[in-house]
Amino acid sequence: MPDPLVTHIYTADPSAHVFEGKIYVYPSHDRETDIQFNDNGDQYDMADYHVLSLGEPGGPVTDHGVALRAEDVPWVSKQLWAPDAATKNGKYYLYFPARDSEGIFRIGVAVGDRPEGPFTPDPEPIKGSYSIDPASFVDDDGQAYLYFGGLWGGQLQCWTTDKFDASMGGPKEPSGEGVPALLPRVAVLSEDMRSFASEVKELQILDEQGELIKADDHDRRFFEAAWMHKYDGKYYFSYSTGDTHYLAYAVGESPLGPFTYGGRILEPVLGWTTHHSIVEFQGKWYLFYHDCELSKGVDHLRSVKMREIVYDADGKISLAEKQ
Ligand code: FUB
Repeated sequence: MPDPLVTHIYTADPSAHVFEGKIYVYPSHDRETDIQFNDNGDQYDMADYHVLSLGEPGGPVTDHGVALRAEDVPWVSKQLWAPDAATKNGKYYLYFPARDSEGIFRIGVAVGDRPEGPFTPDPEPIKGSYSIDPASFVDDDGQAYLYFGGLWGGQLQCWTTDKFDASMGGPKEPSGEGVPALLPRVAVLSEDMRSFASEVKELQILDEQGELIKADDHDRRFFEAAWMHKYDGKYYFSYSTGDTHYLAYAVGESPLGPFTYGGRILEPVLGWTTHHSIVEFQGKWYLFYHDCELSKGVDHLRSVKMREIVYDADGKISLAEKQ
């Protein structure tokens, strides 16, 4: 079993990128609270972000300290959940979900000059954003995208129209014979990376027959933890299946989909949530993920780990045998 990247704090939801020749990891910073556990995720009550970096896999990990605090973001009321980062135009952008003053999850952006921050937040969330788990992707042509969405406490099921439906809050989602699953979202990012330059679109995840994955197919339907990477000219959209605890992926020809389900990357880990990122570093590919081994199974006290992954000749992903 791999060791956590760091043990002096709990970390989760790792978004890894190679910036300036090093691996930078943007995790959630889990903390102990006395909030009652529930299926709405209230116990995930994080209040700041730290940025980690490492010069090589297996090498020492630096905790760069606090990069952004909830109290520094005017629109945030609570719950700094899974973040991501991107670079463009010589700046670094931290994307983060949090609840606003009405308890609705929105996505914010904060800007810095260095990969480790500090980051200065925009005073309002990104207009048109909602739900959780932003994942940025800058394509080879320089066009940037923001993927997002998460069910249950992440409120994606409250957004079947452009108005928030509070009656769908909590651990709810569609179900029933033939009913399609809720779809993750994507928006094109503006040139300055701080707003959406397109409508929010749904990303289709299809089965081998070309049909949308169904809501009752909990082993394959999207739940949360979107990630996008490109391998061998193809777009890999990966995600968590939530209550069945798999990390799964789907492959497409365009960053906007459609994507065809491709398989599982990781079986369930200790803990309820599973969340990840995939990054290439010096010719090898790595999966960053979390589990609850360090906290001995406390669901909201997680630790980030990494493992090498490999692709077969058909582009299918598996964990490398030797770690
Ligand atoms: O860390 C809080 C939430 O738990 C994340 O936003 C989800 O992806 C899940 O990991």
